[in-house]
Amino acid sequence: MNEDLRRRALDALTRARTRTATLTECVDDRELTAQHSPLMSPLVWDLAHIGNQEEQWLLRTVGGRAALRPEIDSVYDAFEHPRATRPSLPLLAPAEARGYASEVRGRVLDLLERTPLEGGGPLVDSAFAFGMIAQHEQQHDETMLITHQLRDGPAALSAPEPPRAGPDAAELPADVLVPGGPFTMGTSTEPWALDNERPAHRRTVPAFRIDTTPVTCGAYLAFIADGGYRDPRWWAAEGYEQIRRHDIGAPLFWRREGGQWLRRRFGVTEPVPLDEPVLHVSWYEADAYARWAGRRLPTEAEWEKAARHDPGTGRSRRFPWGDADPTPVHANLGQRHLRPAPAGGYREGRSPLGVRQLIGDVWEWTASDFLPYPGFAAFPYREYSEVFFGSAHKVLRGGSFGVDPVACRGTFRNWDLPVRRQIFSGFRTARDADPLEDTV
Ligand code: AVJ
Ligand code: FE
Repeated sequence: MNEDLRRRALDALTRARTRTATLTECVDDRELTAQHSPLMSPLVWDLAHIGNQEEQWLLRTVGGRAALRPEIDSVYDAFEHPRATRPSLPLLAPAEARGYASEVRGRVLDLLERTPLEGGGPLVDSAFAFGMIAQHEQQHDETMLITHQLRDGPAALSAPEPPRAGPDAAELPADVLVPGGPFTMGTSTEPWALDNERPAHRRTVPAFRIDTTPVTCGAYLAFIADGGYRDPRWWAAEGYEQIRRHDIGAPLFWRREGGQWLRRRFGVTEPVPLDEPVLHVSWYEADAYARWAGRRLPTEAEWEKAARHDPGTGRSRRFPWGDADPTPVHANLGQRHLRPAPAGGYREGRSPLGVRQLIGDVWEWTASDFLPYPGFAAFPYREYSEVFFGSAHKVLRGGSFGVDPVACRGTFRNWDLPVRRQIFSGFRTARDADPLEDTV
């Protein structure tokens, strides 16, 4: 069991570093140190921040070592310096940042071999801190992938196309009934679950219907064509104010040329693909679309019930398809592809009730604010989750094509401001079930 976890930790750390290398070796030093958007850090900041977090948690806290370079801690403290100001910091140059991260990693691999993974407290038991650091690096890898999407110039990354949807995609029902009643939300047993996913607790969710797939670009275009962006009836007041102020009339990276909608994706301009889940919409845009469609966003509890509840056994699964870790047949994860897969694919990844693509493809906005579960305890640091709880941030679920499986599961919670649209965000809609529908 422990040797298995040790190998999992080693695999997760190694996979993260391979991806970090892909994202930081495909552009030159000038591009690594440039700020491609005020919303993002220079890539070289993420690189050294990854190494610095790893040093602080694994080498210093777990290993009890002294700081390798105490003077840089403050430069890479995300709370001391907002992203927009990071280019003016005394950052390590690309070669130094790489050298620092790899020196830390070499020592961490020694530490991992020598650390007992039980009876040592919650930080080291089940290799938790090693798993946490692998997740942290993968989260910054997704952040760097967003920076790549925002950067100008020709493509620096490439990947094969995702699988087409099978012939059954055309026959899927538009939505699925999820019966009312209690289910188990969150987890107390997943070894690398982060503090905000804990503890497991019962929630009662009345019957509702949820879309079988995420909302597609084609469906979203109907909202645009119907004047959806110019009709305040569909919008939360602050959302309508944002689209007016910034003259927003389509998802980020879209533009209309001649009669055609085009989008820019990792340096390539292409027609908007009608059958693909819509990407780069804010919570306000998702919320407005849902209202226009006569529906609403699912709550976070509804999303998790659709993704995890097995009506046959009454228990909650780790993933929609069961308890097994994701493989390429289950979900579009891990930056194997540089886009969502067409709606209706990944049949093997469907939930017991037949809901598709809950995991992977696009992060899905939910109606819910980011709040602690009953019994929440910050661990191991308040700045991961606790300081973000409240009504300012909305929860996203399910992970995107740019999320590694180590940082994605049925209980995983992401959050962001409702105005954000540079993230790999999409959504699906829901509605209350009709009163007589839930009588099975
Ligand atoms: C959970 C994705 C919102 O990127 O701000 C990275 C993850 N926390 N370093 C973020 C995180 C600290 C976090 N999100
Ligand atoms: Fe971080």
